[in-house]
Amino acid sequence: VLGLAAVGAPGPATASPAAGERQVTDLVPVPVHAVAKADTFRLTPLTVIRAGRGAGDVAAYLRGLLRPATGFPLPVVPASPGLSAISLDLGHADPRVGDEGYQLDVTKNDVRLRANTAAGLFEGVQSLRQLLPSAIEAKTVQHRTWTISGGSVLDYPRFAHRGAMLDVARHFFTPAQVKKYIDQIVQYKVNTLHLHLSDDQGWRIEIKSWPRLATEGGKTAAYGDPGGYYTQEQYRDIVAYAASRHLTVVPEIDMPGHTNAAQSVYAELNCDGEAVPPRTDIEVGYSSLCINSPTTYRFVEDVIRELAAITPGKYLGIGGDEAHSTSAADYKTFYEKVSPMVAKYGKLITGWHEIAKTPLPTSAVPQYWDQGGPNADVAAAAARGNKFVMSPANHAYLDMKYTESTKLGQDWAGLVEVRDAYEWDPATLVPGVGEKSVAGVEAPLWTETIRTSDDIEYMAFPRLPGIAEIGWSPKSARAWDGYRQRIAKQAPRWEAQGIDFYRSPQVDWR
Ligand code: TNX
Repeated sequence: VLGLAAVGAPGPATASPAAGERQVTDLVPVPVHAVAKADTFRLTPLTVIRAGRGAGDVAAYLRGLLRPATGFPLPVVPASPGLSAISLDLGHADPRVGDEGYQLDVTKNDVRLRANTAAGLFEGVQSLRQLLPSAIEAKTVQHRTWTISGGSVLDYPRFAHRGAMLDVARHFFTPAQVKKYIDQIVQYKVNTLHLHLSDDQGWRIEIKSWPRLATEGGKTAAYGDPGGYYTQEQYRDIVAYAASRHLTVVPEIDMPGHTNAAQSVYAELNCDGEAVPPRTDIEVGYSSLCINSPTTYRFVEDVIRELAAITPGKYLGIGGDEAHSTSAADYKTFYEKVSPMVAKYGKLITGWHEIAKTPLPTSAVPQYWDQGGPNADVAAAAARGNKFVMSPANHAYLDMKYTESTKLGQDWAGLVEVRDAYEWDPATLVPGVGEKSVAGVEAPLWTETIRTSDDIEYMAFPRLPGIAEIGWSPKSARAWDGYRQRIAKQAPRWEAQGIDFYRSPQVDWR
């Protein structure tokens, strides 16, 4: 039942946003162009969401965001003459917004969101959402006024790839936990979720032709904690959920190292034909598939075929990191055989940047994880035309401790405070890898020490929004001083959403 009391008293025709509320210039990621206006749209029980052709799904998503806290009906309608409306239109946007950008205009009378694609509308909805009071994130009806700060935004991403990686191998996270993280990260226009599905400590995806990978190899996790795995059906459901939020899942099977879980359940994956004991410690670099055995390639091809069949996204991750127990010659031999399998099943290659040492098609997108500086193999691949996803460990690794006293995480790449995670640029890290060679950025969360959703949130917030901004916003539009003000204004939203974030002393949270 909608009491008119929820609307509150009508305010002045033009009002500047109440203290603490956000204007278009406060958005995270900061937009390409944003002009705030002293005009306020008021959401009421009579407001409708007008969805143009093709905008219905995003309109329904927006309605789902706004209804719990407002309690308003917010019907999605095809046309709305004379009504208070938020309208979502496809195809009438400035061409500069491209495939993922949007234009947003908020006036006293209406809210107009335009884009060329549903993905663009979705990103625009994330901006619109941030212009409402933080209480909009509450799960129950809040009796208060709902204003949207006025202004105009024209916005589009710097890079096509804005990713987060979740390591579900060291510790397992349920589909519900993965979906929760998806909802948290898409707020900051992250459009890719890389799932690290296998490692020494556990195998997390059902492979029907090698069933014990999941049923046995999935039982373990780091430090002897309980494991788990996704059935193919559960994985498809995660992928579909992600797609409904314009997020692409990139599955990764790590190889030829990080394979102890598989080698502990299938003896034939070992050169001596003997299964290795399962391991739950967090050492890296000790395992290797048997490079000269045909069984290895039958196994890898089966895995790639099954994974490709359940993955609508273009990319498959084929690992490649820290193969310290595979000789350089074997490493090259391995990828000469494995890389073509990805194309055979209709996918493109991604993997850790060490794969740049091997012959790769220029469509492959390696992920750089080192700490910047010269790297001849990476530069040579960039010169050949490969693009890179940039995840410098000393800036983008969400498993690095913030300070010495952070209880979770590791520190091999140093301490990564909020400012360290924010102040870097992906196009100036590695000589030879400039703007044109950067596909985007990704914030990996390795989970040796991460066990719960609270742990994920504490390490990701507030660093992940900063990395998302690096991927989205023009370099010229962002700087630490402005960012620390803007990120402070996100905190009440995280509180309303129940996100357990790190209150860095570098930010005045108020
Ligand atoms: C390095 S960097 C790894 C992972 C670990 C991580 C811990 C990279 C590609 N591999 O195996 O989980 O460090 O920070």
